[in-house]
Amino acid sequence: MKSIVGGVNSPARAFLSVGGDPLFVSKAEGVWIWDADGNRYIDYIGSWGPLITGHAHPAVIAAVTDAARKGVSYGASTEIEILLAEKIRDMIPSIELLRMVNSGTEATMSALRLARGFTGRSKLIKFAGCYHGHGDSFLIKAGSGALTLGVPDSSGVTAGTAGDTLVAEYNNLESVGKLVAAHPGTVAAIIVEPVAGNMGTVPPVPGFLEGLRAIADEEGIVLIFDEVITGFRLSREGAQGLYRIKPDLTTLGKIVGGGLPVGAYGGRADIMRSIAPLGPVYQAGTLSGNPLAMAAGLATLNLIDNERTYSDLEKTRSALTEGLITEAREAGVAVTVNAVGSMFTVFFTDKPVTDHASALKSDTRMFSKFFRGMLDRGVLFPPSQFETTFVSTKHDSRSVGITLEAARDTFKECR
Ligand code: KE4
Repeated sequence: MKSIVGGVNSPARAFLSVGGDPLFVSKAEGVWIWDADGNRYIDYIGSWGPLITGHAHPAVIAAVTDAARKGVSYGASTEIEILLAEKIRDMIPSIELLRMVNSGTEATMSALRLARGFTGRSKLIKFAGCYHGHGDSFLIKAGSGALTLGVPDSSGVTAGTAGDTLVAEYNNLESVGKLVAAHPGTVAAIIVEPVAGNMGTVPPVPGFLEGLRAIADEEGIVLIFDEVITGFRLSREGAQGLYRIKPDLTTLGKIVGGGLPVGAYGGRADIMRSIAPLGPVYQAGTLSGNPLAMAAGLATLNLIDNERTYSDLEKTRSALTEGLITEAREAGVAVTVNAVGSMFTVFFTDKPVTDHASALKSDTRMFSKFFRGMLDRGVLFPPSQFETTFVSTKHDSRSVGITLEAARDTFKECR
């Protein structure tokens, strides 16, 4: 706390909204994570999404160790970054050409600059409650830590920048149509989390993503799917594969780096060719394509790229969420659980949660009691009502059983 702001290198890790000091972790393996005091927890944060194969998977550790023995960075191209790029394209066919970066934020910032450079337009449409990293243009009605800490519109973002960001309502096509009509010919991009994870998990209602595709086609707007969370999480082809909607650009992060710092953006080749060194839109990065990070990402994608992975993840998550719903009902606690594949959120409300406004109706005090009670019983959920809980391939009936037992007692305390 004396050297690092708030003792955290990312505010999402602060326990401000649930009380107490942030957790300091000493090690992790599989579903288990140990804090610096030696306490052990079943982990459902999964490093906020990257660790779909659990902590310290032997194949990932071996790949990174082997890579490190050959040097940690060269500042030059390597075979491993081509192998990962080809693996990404094989899994997500809408990505014809891509660029590796070092975080989801870099991916979305670059995709937005590219859309603006390609179209010659300036406006961006985003959705209230969605979070696309901490790039200035996105910190307007943002989700995740910005929402949790009550700063969805960050200070330090200039009026000029904020003025180019238009905010629509998630799952509300009319709100998008109104913005497009009010700003004819000036919208460069629509960026959306195809399944929102940063106001808690909020799936798209039928027709929402199709409607965005139609508006983008009609108006010559670049449709960006921000799949930093959903990429490789919801299917081998991410959310775009699950919902069968093809975006113009996709941004990736988290799982694509297997826990090491990797982001990527890619899509239609005619758009991507505007990026330097081929085109006039500049974007660069000292450690982009870092060989250790590429090795972790490729090992992770190779581990999960089979149908069985996704059906097993769905089964495990469904057993968990069905159990949580049962335990809450028996304790007389009103919850709404939103879930898609291996991502879910327990909202403390008896109403449906379909957008930012309905998510905000959740009882965050009750969530904090739930979070604390589960932590005291050895189960670590994300420390915010407005985040997503993740199941990995290492979670099994034993870890689900322990979690539901902890939930039974915790929900009783929440009444
Ligand atoms: P990073 O810059 O944190 O790698 O990625 C930004 C980002 C972009 N798009 C989506 C959909 C995201 O969810 C994120 C980051 N997610 C948050 C958790 N919801 C990161 C956690 C944190 O900020 O510490």
